[in-house]
Amino acid sequence: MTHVLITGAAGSVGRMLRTRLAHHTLRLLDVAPVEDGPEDIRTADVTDLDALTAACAGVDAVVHLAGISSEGPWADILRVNIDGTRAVLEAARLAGVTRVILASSNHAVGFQERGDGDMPADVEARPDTYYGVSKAAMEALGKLYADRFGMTVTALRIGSCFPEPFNARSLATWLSPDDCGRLVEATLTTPLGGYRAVWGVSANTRRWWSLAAGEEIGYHPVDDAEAWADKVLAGQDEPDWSTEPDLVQVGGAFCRTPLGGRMH
Ligand code: 15L
Repeated sequence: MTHVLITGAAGSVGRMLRTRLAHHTLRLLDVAPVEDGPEDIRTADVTDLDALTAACAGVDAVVHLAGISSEGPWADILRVNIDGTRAVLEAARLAGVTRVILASSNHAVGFQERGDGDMPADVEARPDTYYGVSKAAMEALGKLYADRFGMTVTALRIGSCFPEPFNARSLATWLSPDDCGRLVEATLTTPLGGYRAVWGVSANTRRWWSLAAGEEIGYHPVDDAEAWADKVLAGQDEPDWSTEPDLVQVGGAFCRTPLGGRMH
């Protein structure tokens, strides 16, 4: 039985993982209310090092999801996403937790050309927003703690983690809730140490990104967004995948969103 701390447990990915990781002993942390349950529930801000260190006590792994999940003002992104990630890694180190899973994003590399199913998971950072910069910083912090302190840190470059794909881009970038559970389970059990990045994506027919790094740690996705293609593309022509602005770069519309703008 693994003891796992999930930060950002009240968010959408946190709620998906809560049920899918229920065979572990879970401690759930968020600044927002977490629905009551049998787990150990903690309320804290992700920059509160003392509260995080206490929350890390006795756990085997931390799954760090807390943060602003799309573009926002720089001061907010800096505090919550970058300071917050530093605090989580430092708290894990202080508490002797050696395994941390970081919820990074495709937007860390949003200005990369999208790839054709073969883009490696460690492709160089090319952030598309301040949000993307925070995910690149998250990954750099993960490398720092892996290299300096020997921690096992996996950065999940998550595509679009929603119940269903909802537009043409997400037919390529979708990570199903069940595959998200499979991916995190692999990160919790892999014997491989050190830092690595893996794509958080399902086995989509139109996938842009390679599954190789995920397969190395035992992530074998099952779902394919193609099952929703008819519904998603109903009433429209097949998009031109080589010219449609949202389909040529990894980050899609984020590459054109105003910096610092609120998207949600
Ligand atoms: C993300 O990183 C966001 O958190 C999510 O809301 C989606 O926008 C996703 O990327 C995506 O690229 O579809």
